[in-house]
Amino acid sequence: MSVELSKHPTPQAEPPRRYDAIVIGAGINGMYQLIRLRELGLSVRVFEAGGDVGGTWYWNRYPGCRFDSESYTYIYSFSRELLDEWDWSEHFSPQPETLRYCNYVADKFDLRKDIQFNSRIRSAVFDETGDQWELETEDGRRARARYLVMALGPLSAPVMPNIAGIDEFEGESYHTGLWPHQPVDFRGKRVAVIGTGATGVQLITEVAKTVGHLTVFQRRPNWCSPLRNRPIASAEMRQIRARYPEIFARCMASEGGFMHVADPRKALEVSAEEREALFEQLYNTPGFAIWMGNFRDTFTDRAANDTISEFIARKIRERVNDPRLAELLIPKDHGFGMRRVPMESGYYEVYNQDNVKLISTLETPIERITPRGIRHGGTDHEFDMIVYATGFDAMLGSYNRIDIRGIGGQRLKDRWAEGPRTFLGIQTAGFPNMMMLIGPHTGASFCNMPRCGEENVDFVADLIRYTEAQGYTRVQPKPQAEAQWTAHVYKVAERLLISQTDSWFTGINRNIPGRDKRVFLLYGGGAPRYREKCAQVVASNYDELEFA
Ligand code: NA7
Repeated sequence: MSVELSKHPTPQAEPPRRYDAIVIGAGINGMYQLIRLRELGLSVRVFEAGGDVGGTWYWNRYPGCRFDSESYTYIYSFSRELLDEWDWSEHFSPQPETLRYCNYVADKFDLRKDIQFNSRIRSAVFDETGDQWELETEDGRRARARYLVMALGPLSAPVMPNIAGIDEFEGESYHTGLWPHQPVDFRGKRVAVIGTGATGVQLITEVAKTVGHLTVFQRRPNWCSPLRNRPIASAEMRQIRARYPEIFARCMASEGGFMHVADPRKALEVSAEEREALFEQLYNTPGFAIWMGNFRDTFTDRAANDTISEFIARKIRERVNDPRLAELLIPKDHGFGMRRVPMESGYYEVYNQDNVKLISTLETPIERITPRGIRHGGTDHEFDMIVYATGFDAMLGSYNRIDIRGIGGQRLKDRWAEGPRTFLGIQTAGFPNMMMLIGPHTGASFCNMPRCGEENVDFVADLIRYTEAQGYTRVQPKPQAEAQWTAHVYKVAERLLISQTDSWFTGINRNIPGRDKRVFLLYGGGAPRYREKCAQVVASNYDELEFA
């Protein structure tokens, strides 16, 4: 038998393709970065692990997945034409609609011609002789570029729980962040869900509508608050469209890039009646109002925080029929809003259904996954399906799974072993020309993603333009500037109660070895302060950066 030789060289033998800039990730930020870099006249290649655009909205297809941001704030603002063309059908858009929006943008700006899909980057190595990054995909294709923009997404590396026997289960099993593209049917099935974060809460509420029997394995409960979603009629959408400038201005003025601005009063300087009135009003307001629009000391003063926690606990007790279950659903280890608040649409009422069972794994962890189900507290529970809503290796996982090496072959993973060190969360010393979007410590990390993400992208585009215009081939932070920014991030975090709580905000993930020390991953100083700092950096001609 003769073997026909390939007419094409193997990918490994191909010389690297050359571009001016490479972007990793074709989610919301990667797509906009491509548009901005194209405008600079650069040749750009985007590498995307998924089969199409959308990032988070491409991968997270689990039932119930939707925005917790008002749809009309989670939209690109850079093109008035685009704003005029797009209608949202709900105040908090469901995932399929958001993915359609991403596709619409990709079509409108003809983005796909510069995006290489199904291409996960394995390594990115800085070549000091040519001031170029060389990247290699998992299938061995190589590409080189002067600039490397990481649009990896803060929550894009799904994590399975470290429970023995996961591979032994013989039924269906899914991680919410890697949800299949074909519909999953829950009807008549015995389904287990592990995890009750923002994702688990959305999924559980939806699955409970059709499931045969649902068992929720909850480790630590979270404080959830009503989303109060509703459809947007076309007349209302026309009004929203006319108000876009005002909506964006309002988001810009808020700490978190949302439409909700903190109440200027302190919780304990008003009467109990006034407090109750505000809480009630916020509880009935759609979206993150209760998280972002609460008394201004809610997240800095424990006594103030106790007042809202007590209010939400009362709501949970009112909504859950069985008092024993209600107590299990009320967090005891942290106050309201110190971890990401899951937004819910009937979540607590799910536990009033006869076919739903809540098992707390706080005192007694899950023993193991068995071929037929889950062993807990010496009992074997049988299931047809297990859903893992166990979250992500937040902020760091998407970086750590790429072998990133900077000057002198230093690995980013090693440099950040004790926690990220960055300048503005956009660059890190020793890794020239590498820019991060919504990286750890950016203002965008604790913000309505597209609102602050767009600003991140614009900053990066302007920095690249400046570097090119000055004829430089290298840009990285001065060590002192990086040290100062990193210290500032920690100093700001110190006054926030969220920094005293285990969550992905503080880098805790006990499913990953070595990730049990709190390392603040976000920037808690607020979007306006971050924006001001970025503007100062630009105005100083990037004085805190080192060009060569
Ligand atoms: P989260 O918020 O990290 O939640 C993960 C959930 O999974 C949480 O309830 C965890 O309990 C639970 N978990 C994780 N590992 C285990 C093990 N080993 N055993 C039992 N339970 C476990 O992820 P989400 O996907 O919900 O949300 C991530 C972000 O996406 C969210 O904040 C939004 O910004 C969008 P724990 O609390 O650790 O006790």
